[in-house]
Formats: sequence, structure tokens, C-alpha cells
Amino acid sequence: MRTETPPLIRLEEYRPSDYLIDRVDLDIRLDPHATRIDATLALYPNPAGEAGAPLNLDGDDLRLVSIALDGAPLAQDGYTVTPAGLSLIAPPRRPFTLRLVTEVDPTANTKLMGLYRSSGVYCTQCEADGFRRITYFLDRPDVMAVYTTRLEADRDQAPVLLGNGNLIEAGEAGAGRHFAVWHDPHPKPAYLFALVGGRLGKVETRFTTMEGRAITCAVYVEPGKEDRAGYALDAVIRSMAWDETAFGRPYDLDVFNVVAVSDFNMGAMENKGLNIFNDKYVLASPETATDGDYAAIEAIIAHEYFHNWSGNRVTCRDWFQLCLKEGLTVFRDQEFSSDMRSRPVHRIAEVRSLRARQFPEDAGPLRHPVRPRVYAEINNFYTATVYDKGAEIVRMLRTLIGPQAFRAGMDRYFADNDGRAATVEDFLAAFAAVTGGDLDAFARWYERPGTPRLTVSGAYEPGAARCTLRLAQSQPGAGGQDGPPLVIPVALGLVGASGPLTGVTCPALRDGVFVLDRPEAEIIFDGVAEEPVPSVLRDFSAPVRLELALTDAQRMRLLAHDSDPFNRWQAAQDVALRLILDPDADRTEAFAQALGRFLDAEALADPAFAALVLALPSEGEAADAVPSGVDPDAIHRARFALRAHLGTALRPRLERLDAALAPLDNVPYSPDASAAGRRSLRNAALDLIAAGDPETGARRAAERLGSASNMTDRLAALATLALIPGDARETALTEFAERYAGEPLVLDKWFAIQAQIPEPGTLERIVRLQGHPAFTMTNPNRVRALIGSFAFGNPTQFARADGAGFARVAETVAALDSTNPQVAARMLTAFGSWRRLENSRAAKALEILNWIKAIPGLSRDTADILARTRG
Ligand code: 0A1
Ligand code: ZN
Repeated sequence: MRTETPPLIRLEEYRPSDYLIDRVDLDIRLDPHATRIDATLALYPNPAGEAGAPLNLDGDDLRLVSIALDGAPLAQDGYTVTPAGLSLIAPPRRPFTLRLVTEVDPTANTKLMGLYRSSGVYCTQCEADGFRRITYFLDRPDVMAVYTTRLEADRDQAPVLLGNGNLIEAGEAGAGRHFAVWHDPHPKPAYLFALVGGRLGKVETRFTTMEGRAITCAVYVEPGKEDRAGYALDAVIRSMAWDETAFGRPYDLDVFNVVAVSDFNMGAMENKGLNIFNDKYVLASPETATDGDYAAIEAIIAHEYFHNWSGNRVTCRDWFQLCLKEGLTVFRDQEFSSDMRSRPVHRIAEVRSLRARQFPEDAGPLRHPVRPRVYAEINNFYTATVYDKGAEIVRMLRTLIGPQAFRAGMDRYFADNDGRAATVEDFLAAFAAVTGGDLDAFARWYERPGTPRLTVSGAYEPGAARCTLRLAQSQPGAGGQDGPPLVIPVALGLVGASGPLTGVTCPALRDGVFVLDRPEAEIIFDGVAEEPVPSVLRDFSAPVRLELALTDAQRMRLLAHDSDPFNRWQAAQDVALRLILDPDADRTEAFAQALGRFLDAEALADPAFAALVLALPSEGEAADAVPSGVDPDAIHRARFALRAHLGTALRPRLERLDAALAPLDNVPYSPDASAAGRRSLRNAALDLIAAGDPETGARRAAERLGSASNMTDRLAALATLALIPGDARETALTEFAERYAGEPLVLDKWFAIQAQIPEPGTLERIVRLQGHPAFTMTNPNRVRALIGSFAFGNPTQFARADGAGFARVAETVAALDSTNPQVAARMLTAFGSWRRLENSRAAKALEILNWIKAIPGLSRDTADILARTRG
């Protein structure tokens, strides 16, 4: 449906459905252009609804073939059909069945919502509201039913037929057709429905749950790519085992299937027993996937699997509660990855991603509470705020009540809400029940948009051996009202000149955490024998912006001596950020020396951590730290100058590291965290060497490209080379494309690297690449790789002063909007920070936004983002 001013849906208007459905029987005959869906719904009036109300079923892009009530065809005056659904004017006031036959064209479905074909494979995507594109239905998450699905297709076209739940029957259907019947005993909302039909290869294995249930786990991929599915399958098994030990959650069906498809709007989807994935998050081999890809596959496999409890067994009452499943499940997958890898390194990665994606969102026109109260298009709320800030809220809750009470609260939440569609209140009630405490003040985190500011100052009285810290919270930014205070767990401590201080007492801390639940507070440390440096917000204990004025020397003390790895890393970042925003030669030199000492002392002991310390804050992060009037070119110049200086000053150490890590070339590739850490340090060293000495850097990178034995090293070398203009770069890019001509996922990396080159010529390059045979606007991964990387990862060229970068992205949004509005709207969110740009760039951005606004018939998805972004 298209509309200029999308109507708003509000949380306070939530009403239970007037009807419920307890069984759904589907008979689906798959056909490329005319798939028939014969649906029998067992309905009954909801005692909590309005008696005798009309039955309004949702529908979208459906052709109704027939409709029957309790076995008898329904007369035309008994119902109405509109583009948005089907209404029964006077449904029975008792249980009844409705049989609906609809027809859809999966091949014509370019929105990739509902039933569609991806490279010839039939597949579905029903979250948030795609099931209504398959049949008329009460398409809302609080309507939960038991589904039985019979699938029928040409055996040639679709030898594999998968559905939710367990396979209960399969056989021949005549004329070259066959069928499979799947039954899912667990009541579920329609958004968790899925089917797959196609020619697919598979790898599989067995797992026995803690309850003794024997499960077959399989990963289905394009035939011939089975050898790239092993890591994903291994991640499934590790996820199953981990959820049992960490949360006591066993799997609950006889099969667990994962299917990789190449056209997918998002990362993956947790359909019950049949997770469907963007193939980017399944397929991996050393030759085609980087360490980052392996880590992402592990995390997303885990995320979707963990949804089986946090999302499926306990689902959401309505879409306002999205964070209930998403924030919680992100928290769970982050814990899993931390256990599988290095916890501190993973925490830093989480925070970097939060700051890169969520902080700007929270500071701009698309800001919203973790639990929004109003939306026009729910598909626009799968955001960093709902997911990542949502996870931070769960983490804070654990910090506040402690790990044991947290686990007891989770058990209570699952026990009390199993089989139900729950709310954020239900979640918090479980923890209040086990702790006997009151979480009303804590709940404000779900309601309050914007990133809070935490201001800390300290005073030291040597005579009294006392240190006093003053903490204050505030809610800055457009439209941010201070309101009642948030409950902020602040992990902190004091650091002496050569490490931890002994004999210090501070009764205000519990397990090193101070709970700031007032606008301001003062904490006193006694027995402080020397002037300390405060280490505040250890492990990033709350999603806030910390303001704590320390000198570079004090921060370097934290880098050298803090017991908290996160704050050690943060200290180096803070110094670097200040040097980008306010360059200074002497301070840069001192910073280089401190980094040098750090590298000498510990780089080889924890290479992954060292690589993070060497990575400067991104240009986006620097822009985020500028109060207003952002000039991306100035930030870029300053950051590159700092990189170059550090590269030169640290050169001998970087060379030594490179040499010490060189033997890596001779061992077979393994994606484990420690091998990945060594590669990341070696590649960070190469990158800094190249920053200081581009000529040598280009030569070394070209050599590394030739000698690399895996995609991680090859791509890192290409990325380094991409920043150095010249023939070596162009030759390397051409050879890379030739080598991987048949590998779309690898070519995505090639598109992405080029889209991020911070040079004016990139715009022309993008235009050229849009004409490349491997590029197509119909594949979301291709669009994200080329246009998304440009819009989100190339601040100087996207925000070019002449407006041409904005225009290119806007043209893509316009071209994509009618075929795939979800992806179009997502690209448009790149304009989210336009008001913070300096005036002339901001004016260009507004001009382009106005140009989009004038396009007739914009989708609801794009119109919604546009309206909020323009303000
Ligand atoms: N629930 C999925 C995310 C998801 C949302 C919407 C989709 O439709 C286009 C697809 C996936 C997750 O959290 O992984
Ligand atoms: Zn999720």
C-alpha cells in the first residue's frame, strides 16, 4: 500500500485481537508464477475481545481464489476485500473454520517479503508482516497457532521441501510432483512461519540435548557449496550446547534446519525450526571469507538459534515490544561470542559497533526509545537502538542484580511466559520477583531516547589520603528533557602510578560498581596513598557518553596500568580522538611513545587487543564527537595525518611485529580467535607502515596480496592498497575481480573497498561499478556492498561539498523504492546525521531530501524515514 502520510500506530492503542486462531492447516502448491495456498484456519472469538466484532484479516498483494466458512462457500455479501485485507462482516459467535484459497506470484515478488524465489529457490520471510502476503490472516504476534503445512512441488525444481517443526510425511504426488508434510507442535505467531523449496545441498550432524532428545541439525546451501557450510553447522552445535549450560535452554524439535539464500533483506531469520539466512552469514572458506566473516557467522547462527527461546517460545505481544526478543537475544549472542572468543576484545568490538551505529541514531532525527511508543512502518524499527541499546539494558540489569539473580530471573521469565506473547513489563516482573526489588526506575531506560551524559570530576586531598569523585547525569540533545534520573551502573576504580592501589576503601561501591540513581552523587575513597587516576565506566558498564577531563599523561597511565582492559583501550582512543579534533605535534609524539612502550611490553602477548589499541577512532566517531558544523574533509585530513605520524614514529616496532608474526604464513588457516588476533595485528601493522610510507606500503601490500594464503590477509592488503592512489592499486583491483569473478560474496568485498576510497574519483567509480556485470539492484547484498558502503562508510565522498554524493545515494533510493522498499528505506537512513554537517553540506542534503519527497508514490517505508529525517 502506498501513501504520502503514513498513518501512525500507537502502543497505547493496543487491544487484544477480537478473534484467535488455534490451528492453521496449509496446503501449498509451489509454482514459479502461480503458487496456490489453501489455508484452513480454526478461529474462535477471543473472550478478551469485542463480542460480535467483524473479523478483519490482513492481506497484501494476494489474489483470492475462494473462501468458505465451516465448509460452505461464503456469499459475496458476507465479506469485503480491499488491498489491505479481507473482512467478514458478521462472523459466528462460536468457534468456526475459514478456508481461504489464495494465489501469489513468487517470481514477481521483488520486495523479498512473503513467498519469493531466490536463485530459483522458493523461500519466505514473514517478520514483521510478510505472512499476509501468503494468505489472509490475523497477522499480529499475539495470535499464536499450531501449524501443519503440506508442501507440493515439481521434484525436479524443488527436490528439497522444508517447513517448520518436524517432517511427518513425504511422498510422490504424481506428474513429476512430490510432497512433504511438516507439523510444528509449538504454537507460534505467523511471523515465524517459513517454507523452503529448491535444489539444495546440505551438511548435517546429530546433537543430543540435555533432555536426551536426538536432533538432526542441517545446513542447506547452493549445491556445490557444501564445503563452505561446515563452520555454520559447527556454530549451530556450539550454540545448542552453550544455551543449555549458560541458560538451561534445550532445543525442542527433532530437526533444526538452516537454509542459506542469496537474496535476503536482512541478516537472517529465526523461523521455528527453519532458520533462513542471508548466505553471507553461512558460507565460509578460508579462500572466500575473512576472520570477521567467520565471527559474524558464529554470532548470527547463535543469535537466530537463541531466538528459539527468546522470541519463539516466548514471543512479543506486539511490535512495540521488539526489544524484548531482539535486545535480549543480542545480549545472549554477545555472551556466547565472548565465551567462544576473548571477552575483553569482544566487548570492545561491541562498544565500537554501538558507538558507530547506535550513538549517531540516538543523536539524530531517527532517534527513538528502545521501546518505541509509535510507528508508521515497523520494518523501519529493526534498528541499532532496539537491538544494541536493547542488549545494553539487559547487560546493565545483570550488573545491577548480579549474575546469579540474573540467571534466576531469566529462568523465571521463561517459566512464567513460555508459550505466551509477552511484554517488557513481563520481563522486568520476573527479575523483580526473584530479587524482591523494584525495577520501575530502571525501566526508564526503555522509554528514554537519546544517549545520557555522565560527567565525572575528581579531587584528591593528599593530607587526608582521600579521593572524592563527583558524578552527574544529564540528558542532552534536541528535544531531550531531563526527566527523572536513570539508574546507571558505573563500574569504576582508582589507578596508581604503577598499577592498582592497595588499602583503598569505598563503601559506596559493590563489586566495583556504583549505582547512580540520582541526578548527582559523590563517592569518597579513603586510604588513597598517592594521587590516583580514576578509571570510570569500566567494561563500558552503561551506554552513556562519559565526560571526564583527564590529561594525556593520565590516560596513558590507564593504558599502561588499569586492570580493566576496556578502559585501557578507551584511554588510547580518547587521546587519539583529541588529537584528531585538535592536532598537536608534541602531544602526538608523546602518544606515539606511549603506544611504542605498550607494543613492546604486550603486543605479542595479546595481539588482538594490541590491534584494537592501534586502530584509531573512525571518521564517523570523530564526527560524532564534534558538537555541530561537521566538516568531514577536515576530520579525514586530521585522522590521516595522525595515522601517518604514528606509522612513521612506530615504524621499527611495526616492522618487528610484522617479522615476528610472519611465520603465520606457513601454518594452515584456522578461524579461531587467537589466530585471527595475530592476523589482525600483523595487518594493522602493515596498514600503519603504509600510512607513514605509502610507497613502501603499496609495495608490501601488493606482495602480501600475491602471497596471502587466506581471504583475511588478502583483503586487508587490498584495503591498505586502496588508500594509496596509483597503478599498483588499479592493477590489484583488476586482478582481484578476475580471480573472484564467480564469487558474488567476494565481489561484494571488492565493491565495498572501492566504495570507501576517500577520493573525489570514487563517485565516478561507483557509477562505473553500477554497470559491472556482477552488480544488480535486485540483490540486497550487492546494493549494500556498493551503495551502502559508500553512504555509510565514506563520509568525505557521501557528504561531498557539491552534493553529488548525496544525489547518487538518493537516486539509488528512488530506483529501488518501488521494487524493494525495505532496502531503499535502509539506504535513506544514511542521511540521518545531515543536520550536524556544516551549513553548506547540510543545505545540499536538504535539497536532495526535498527531491526525494517530490517523487510520487513513495513506499510507506521510505516515506516514513524521509519524513522523520527531514524533520
Ligand atoms: N528477527 C530477525 C531480523 C529480521 C527482521 C525482519 C526481516 O525481514 C525482512 C528479516 C529478519 C533477527 O533478529 O535476526
Ligand atoms: Zn534477532
